[in-house]
Amino acid sequence: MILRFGVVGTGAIGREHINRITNKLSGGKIVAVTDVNQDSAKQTVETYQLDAVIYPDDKALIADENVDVVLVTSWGPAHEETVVAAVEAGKYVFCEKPLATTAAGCMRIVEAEMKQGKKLVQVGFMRRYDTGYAQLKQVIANNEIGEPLMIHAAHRNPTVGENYVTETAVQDTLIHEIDVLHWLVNDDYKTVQVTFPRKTKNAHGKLQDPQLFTIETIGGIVMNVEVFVNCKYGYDIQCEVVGEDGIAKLPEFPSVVMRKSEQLSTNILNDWKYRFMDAYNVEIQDFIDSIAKSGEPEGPTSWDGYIAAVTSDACVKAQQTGEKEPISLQERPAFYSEHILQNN
Ligand code: INS
Repeated sequence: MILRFGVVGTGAIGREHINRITNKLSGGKIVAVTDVNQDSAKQTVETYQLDAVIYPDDKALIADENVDVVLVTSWGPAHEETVVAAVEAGKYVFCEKPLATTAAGCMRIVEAEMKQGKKLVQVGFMRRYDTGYAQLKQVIANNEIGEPLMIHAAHRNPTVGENYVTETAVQDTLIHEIDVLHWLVNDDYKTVQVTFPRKTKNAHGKLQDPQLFTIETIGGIVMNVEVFVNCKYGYDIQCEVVGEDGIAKLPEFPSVVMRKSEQLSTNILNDWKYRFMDAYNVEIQDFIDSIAKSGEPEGPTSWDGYIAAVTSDACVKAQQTGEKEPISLQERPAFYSEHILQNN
């Protein structure tokens, strides 16, 4: 069975997914594309030599009966409308983060999906598919370090653009930890507080950098997450879980160890696209395979998209107030509970 994809948004990540589905993965095919910039859609079809219809907008693409899956890689604020329309049409959806820019928007997607009576949506939180995180989760699930008590994590980028402001650190960057950390320890968030250390000279006026997030879970785990997006030295993702009986750490990205000029060294990457390249491939292949196998995607759900949106709003509020802010999630519908079991 070949899953036929219609792509909404042919920007950078849209093209990368098109390339991997067309040239690297198996079981998927691009049959339709659209973009608000029609030239970009046309160029993409040419570049990747796709046998795909170019539609003027997402509505027309969703209505194409040859489209099984709508791949949403447009601008974040446009996601909700496309996802709801696709779900209402009974199509599968793979949506890049954010699922919607507000928690209310994510809830509308959740409700539309529950009305269809089966899971249709997967959110592009690719870190769960990174080998290192998967191994770390396994170690915790096997009780090898006892109950987790604390997490020390860091998310560092070498530099960011002028339009990256203080809230972007939550919405674009911390959002990855927001998704992966509760999944890692199988717990839910309770509160968040933000501390701003002395600001680096390398950050522009509208960006507080670095930032330190202290997140508490319902189960009492305290997570300390540093976001530092002008760290200069490279792209660096760290995660250390402190348990009752030991400590487990995310493996470093593999690099040749060099002995040269009186130095022992390994390389540090500079670009997030390389750091999670494999995770992106595994993520989309798993999406295709699980639909072929069980008729439903088995990765991060709309409910995970909702958790991310609520948590991200609380983090932004905490940036503004300096206080400890509650993270108040609605009760998880039974519809999404199977997901927890599958991921454990
Ligand atoms: C990017 C991407 C990266 C993250 C960056 C963010 O959009 O999500 O993984 O490290 O901070 O700007």
